[in-house]
Amino acid sequence: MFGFSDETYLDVASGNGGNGCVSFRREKYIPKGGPDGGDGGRGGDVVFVVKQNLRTLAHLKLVRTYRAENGKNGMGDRCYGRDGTDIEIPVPPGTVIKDAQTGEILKDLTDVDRWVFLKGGRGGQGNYHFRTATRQAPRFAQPGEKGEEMRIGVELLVIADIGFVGFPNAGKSSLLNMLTNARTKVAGYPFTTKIPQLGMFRYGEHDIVLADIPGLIEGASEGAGMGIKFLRHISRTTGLAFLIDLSDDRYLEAYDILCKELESFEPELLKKAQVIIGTKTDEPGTAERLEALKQKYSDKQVLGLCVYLDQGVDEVKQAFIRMVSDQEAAAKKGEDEGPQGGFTSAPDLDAYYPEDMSEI
Ligand SMILES: Nc1nc2c(ncn2[C@@H]2O[C@H](COP(=O)(O)OP(=O)(O)OP(=O)(O)O)[C@@H](O)[C@H]2O)c(=O)[nH]1
Ligand SMILES: [Mg+2]
Repeated sequence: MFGFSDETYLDVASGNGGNGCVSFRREKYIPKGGPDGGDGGRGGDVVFVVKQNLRTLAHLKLVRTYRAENGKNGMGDRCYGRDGTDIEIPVPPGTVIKDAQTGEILKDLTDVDRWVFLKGGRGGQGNYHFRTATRQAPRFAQPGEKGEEMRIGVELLVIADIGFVGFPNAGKSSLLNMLTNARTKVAGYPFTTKIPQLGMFRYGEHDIVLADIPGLIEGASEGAGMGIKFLRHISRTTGLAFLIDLSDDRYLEAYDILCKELESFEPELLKKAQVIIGTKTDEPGTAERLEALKQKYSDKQVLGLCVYLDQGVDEVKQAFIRMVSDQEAAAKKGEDEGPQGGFTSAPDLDAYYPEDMSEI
């Protein structure tokens, strides 16, 4: 069982405590008013908040520094400084926080809603606290305690919902780029994509993770092209989208060839929900080819798609949404009827992360 490891690093810091204040009461008719310096406020904490609707760490790659607010300094008249506001970092369920230097796991956020990671510094006490019978005019106060700073690694195992399979050049990456925030390289030569790519497709309240993997060719199971090792990345997806280039003369055999390669890797892969997508429908002669494909696989869902002209994109989206919602409904039914396997405890992440992403 493999997924993709999504990882990033962040620099986080809790807030400094505010300084205590040195102040003396100064009022008319009260000569020698005593010390009245108030305490500094507490610095804000760094808090991780687990959000069920997040599926990837993409949002953490835009802003890498998270700093909680410092506490305000104390003031005269025994006024306290305000506490600094905590900084909350939203993460998806299953996120693991590591020490970026040592790699040591600091916290596994599976089954956790909220975790205070770095506490803000304590506020310093104002001079009011330091008055004694013999020292009636303390001219000092306590400085606020410094917050903590750390560089951390954030990791997540992402299990994609739908995997794209197809010959090289079929238009897999073009579809990923169109539906998601991914910016995968697209080019008119085979094997443009060498490392599996993920993208998240948001549609209403659905969050669907799509996985674009390198192209498969006949004989891939014997090592041809990029081989089939990377298929492990789609072994846990809910569904598969077979992309078939309708401008390629092998358009009618492509599906059977792809299935044969999948089967040599893992026969279970063929039991997943499927949709066949004939691509590049803007090319001449492809309308008839799409019909031929629909006839040959009349028992399957076959859709036409042109990313250039934005044709058929809605149908493809609907097909993906349906695959995921059917699976969710089935899982829910299973849950209602009692436990059906699945994870009961935190998965062993080390078993999932490919040691080297280039080794795929
Ligand atoms: N005419 C036409 N060309 C398309 C369409 N979609 C993609 N292409 C082109 O087809 C070529 C291959 O597209 P990619 O998205 O890189 O294909 P891929 O399946 O990811 O290819 P690999 O990564 O090599 O496996 C590119 O030159 C695209 O511009 C389309 O709708 N119509
Ligand atoms: Mg590609």
